[in-house]
Amino acid sequence: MLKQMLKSNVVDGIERSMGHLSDPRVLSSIRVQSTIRQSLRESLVRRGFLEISPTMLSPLTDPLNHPVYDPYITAYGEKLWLTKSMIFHKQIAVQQLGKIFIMSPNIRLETEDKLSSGRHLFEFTQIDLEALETTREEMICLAEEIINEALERVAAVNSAELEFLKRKVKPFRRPFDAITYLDAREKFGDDFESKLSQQSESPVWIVDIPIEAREFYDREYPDRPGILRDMDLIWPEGFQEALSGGEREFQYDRILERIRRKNQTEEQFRWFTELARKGIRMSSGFGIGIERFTRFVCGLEHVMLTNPFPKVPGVVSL
Ligand code: ASN
Repeated sequence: MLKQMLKSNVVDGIERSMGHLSDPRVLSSIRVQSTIRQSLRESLVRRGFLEISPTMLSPLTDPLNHPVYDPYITAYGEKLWLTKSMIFHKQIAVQQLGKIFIMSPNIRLETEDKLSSGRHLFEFTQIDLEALETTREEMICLAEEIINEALERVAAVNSAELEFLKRKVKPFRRPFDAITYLDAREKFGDDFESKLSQQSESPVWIVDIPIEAREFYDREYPDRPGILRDMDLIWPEGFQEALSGGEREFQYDRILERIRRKNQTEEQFRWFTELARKGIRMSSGFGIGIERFTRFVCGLEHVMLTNPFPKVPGVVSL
């Protein structure tokens, strides 16, 4: 139904775009999002993070842990992938720069059934950050601080928009609650992320994610095989994933072992593994989806309402 509405010719498409851009919910959420972007940036800069340029084309990108179509362009006889996340670029750049972040546009051609999830755009932005010699616990603390600062800023700056959207926003009590992945699954079943989100009034951390549920680059506990030193944050009220991140594997032999366990090849990640072979230092990081953050703050049914030119899976639009 939503798809029927969105699939149309160019003229209809343009009209749809103009309609979208005059929807007061869209205009309000864009204003809120501008505040969120500014606040997150300032929070990170104040803590010594450097903003670096996004990379959009590269021979190396995130393999992700779920299937998406994998687009590339051919340049100078080589394949360059459209960025799915800057995970490896972060891990490489941070070796020289210490603490970095990127307002990173990502392309993930999710399958068409994600059209009506309310949470997926195939082009979106994450504020993606990484810091050297930092633990997951320090990253959790940083995330809570910068999220609360952004919520406080929105409450102060966007009262008109919040009133229109009938949303109340304030910082959450810290530390946020946390539950391990396995405990969450045992308590709520396979659909635990959605259930946990629906029944919560504050954000909840899901920590210690099993190895098969994540990409090879998140670090395994040295003394707990099969469990990773990583985390996801879940927005309350059913809005689901807010961010994901963790500590990274940095030892060459561990990285190769993890690639092998995923049935992937070193060749696929050569641009990264060559560097790891020479030696890199441990780092941690995470990425916060900007549109999903905005959707939660504004209480919107679909993340498309947070973007002036939204790309929903399966639909071509301006
Ligand atoms: N940004 C995520 C991280 O830092 C990676 C991703 O987007 N897949 O772990």
